[in-house]
Amino acid sequence: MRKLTQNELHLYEEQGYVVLKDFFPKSEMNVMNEEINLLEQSGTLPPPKVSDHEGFIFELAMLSDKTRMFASDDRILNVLEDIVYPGISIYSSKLVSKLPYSETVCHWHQDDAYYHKVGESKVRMSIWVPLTDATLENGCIWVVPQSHKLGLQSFQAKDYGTCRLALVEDQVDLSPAIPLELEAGNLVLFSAMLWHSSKGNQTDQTRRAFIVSYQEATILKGNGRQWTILRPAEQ
Ligand SMILES: O=C(O)CCC(=O)C(=O)O
Repeated sequence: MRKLTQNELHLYEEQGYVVLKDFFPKSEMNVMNEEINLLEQSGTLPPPKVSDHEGFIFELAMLSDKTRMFASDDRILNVLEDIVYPGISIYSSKLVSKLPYSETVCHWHQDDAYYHKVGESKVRMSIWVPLTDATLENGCIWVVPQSHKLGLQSFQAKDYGTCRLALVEDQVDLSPAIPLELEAGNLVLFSAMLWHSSKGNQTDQTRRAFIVSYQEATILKGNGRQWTILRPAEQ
């Protein structure tokens, strides 16, 4: 089964993220989209609403067998093995939908601004999986390469948009920011310290991403009941 190459690992360490193209067959992304449609239709997923978490569905990996199996898929864990250790556990999982013509931005932030409360981790990170193609027009993710190296920065609570524990923008250099336009089935791995954001969706189609955050199995807590050890730390 595929592992990270030395080059991919180097990129992740240097840039704070790495894109693995064509990681999942598009047919699998279609199956996951169908599953989410079904969950929405059955009322298992709350209807998307305008709030500070517009388009977010939390605990996605707990909502069905298919979503649970996806978050613990060995293909993912095998590429994480050189990044997340000792052992691998789930910190949290969610669906982030950008609704058609939504102007909601996700502010520039670091995931660890939220996550660090459960314990300091040197390896905490997320996978960002576009279930639909993510483009500039529909609100793809933006990142600042190498920003993870600066550690946890000051943040301030915003009163609009999502990802409200936002970096203090006049204290950080966002000029190197780049968009990650990605096809469904690509996989992005990024550090919980990486500065990232997303803009609104100017199209008539929903943009969906399945996001799972992982950390070492030796931190015995994650985001509530989502915390699950997938690969124990070796004794
Ligand atoms: O998928 C997005 O638009 C960004 C979501 C995000 O960065 C987050 O939830 O931490």
